[in-house]
Amino acid sequence: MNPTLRKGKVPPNNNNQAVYPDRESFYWSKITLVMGLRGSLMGKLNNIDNPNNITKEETLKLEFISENALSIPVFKMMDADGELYDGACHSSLDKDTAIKIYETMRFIRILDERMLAAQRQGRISFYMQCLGEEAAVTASAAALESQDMIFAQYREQAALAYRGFELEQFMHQNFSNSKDLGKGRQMPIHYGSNALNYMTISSPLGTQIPQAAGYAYGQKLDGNGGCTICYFGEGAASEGDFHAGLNMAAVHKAPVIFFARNNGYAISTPASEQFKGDGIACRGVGYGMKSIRVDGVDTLAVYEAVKLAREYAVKNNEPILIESIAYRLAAHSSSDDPTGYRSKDEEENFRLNCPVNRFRNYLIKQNWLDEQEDESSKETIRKEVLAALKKAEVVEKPSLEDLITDVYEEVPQHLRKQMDELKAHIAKYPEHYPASSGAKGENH
Ligand SMILES: Cc1ncc(C[n+]2csc(CCOP(=O)(O)OP(=O)(O)O)c2C)c(N)n1
Ligand SMILES: [Mg+2]
Repeated sequence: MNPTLRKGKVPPNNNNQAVYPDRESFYWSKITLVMGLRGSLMGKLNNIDNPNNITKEETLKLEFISENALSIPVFKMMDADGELYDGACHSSLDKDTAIKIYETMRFIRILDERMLAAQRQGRISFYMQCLGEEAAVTASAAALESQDMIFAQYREQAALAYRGFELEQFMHQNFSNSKDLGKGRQMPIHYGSNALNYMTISSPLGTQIPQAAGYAYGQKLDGNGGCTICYFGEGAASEGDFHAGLNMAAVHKAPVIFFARNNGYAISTPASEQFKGDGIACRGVGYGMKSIRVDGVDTLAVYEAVKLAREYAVKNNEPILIESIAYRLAAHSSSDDPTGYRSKDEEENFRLNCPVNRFRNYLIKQNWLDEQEDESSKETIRKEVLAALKKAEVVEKPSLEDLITDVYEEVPQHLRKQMDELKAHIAKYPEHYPASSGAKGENH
């Protein structure tokens, strides 16, 4: 290489040191190679005719696209009597899966009812019900494979139950006792299970959305045919994380199903005060992904939509956005009182649109469910739930030391200091703490 050809490109030799032509040639050959490779790669990645990455239609008309241009319809299959609409899609739901979905919904209704009562009695500190959204959550989970990862918000206990989380585990978590998988470190309903591919719930809204995108990207790299489902409410879709997560998944082609539960409220804020656009589904189109809106009280419709979404996501390594429409029938949580922001009439109206009854009607019509057996099963489940509750509430609390373990290999000084202060405080006021907290000299 002739050094004179590189004039003007060579970095100035500030130290006035001799520049050895040979070494210089070596560096320049490397730089040229890297630049050349980069250039040919860029040529492949970028469409050099379309650097803005847009569809290139042109028009002479001066007009804005209407904000309702998409007007996304709600996909449904069966009516409130469990009857398929004329012209409805074929249902691929087999009897065993259908019964398992129904049993899960029935169980969650009873569990929710019982645990809310337990909170009212002061036995647990907090609870959140899934009431009204059982079909959306259960049927979507049923359409997945067990290897698929679930990132949930907090109202998706039915998905975890469908995966096989035991009644006892639900109880141990809600009572934050020593048998809880999370060792009592989380508030009630913040479940998690490694074995069942269910990421532990975290309270800050929307954080699971970019996490799910990243997890699904990892699944794509692993190439084992798995995907991720990410549940969130329409309220969480107002978080920046929603936009970051969807864009990241679309650009990096991650097999993730974003499942937006549009239940009409973010605590007391109605959807009409949350966003002006046409719900959540239209936003998926904005991020360049396939999107669908589905009737969230229609078990069959949710199942088919998620099944197809899964197939598509895994086959093409693409994210999908599903918006499910199902009213949040219960209060936001045990700390909420909806009478302050919505009428009884409104609630009653939606109560008639019960997803569990609708699916029950369907099963009875198929001769897959016996009404009497169903009623007696409910009684049995109530008894089992109550018995498990009574057992879990007397299990000792986790060891105090568990508070600062499992994160660092060795407990750092600042945590040790806080633990010592906590122990001193408990020793001073033992009457306010359970024996297992170390108050009575025990620390197991
Ligand atoms: C970052 C953040 N902001 C606010 C809250 C308080 N908060 C908890 S739940 C909730 C409403 C969420 O509504 P939505 O996402 O629609 O879910 P839904 O409760 O309706 O299932 C709010 C505002 C929070 N947990 N995290
Ligand atoms: Mg909501």
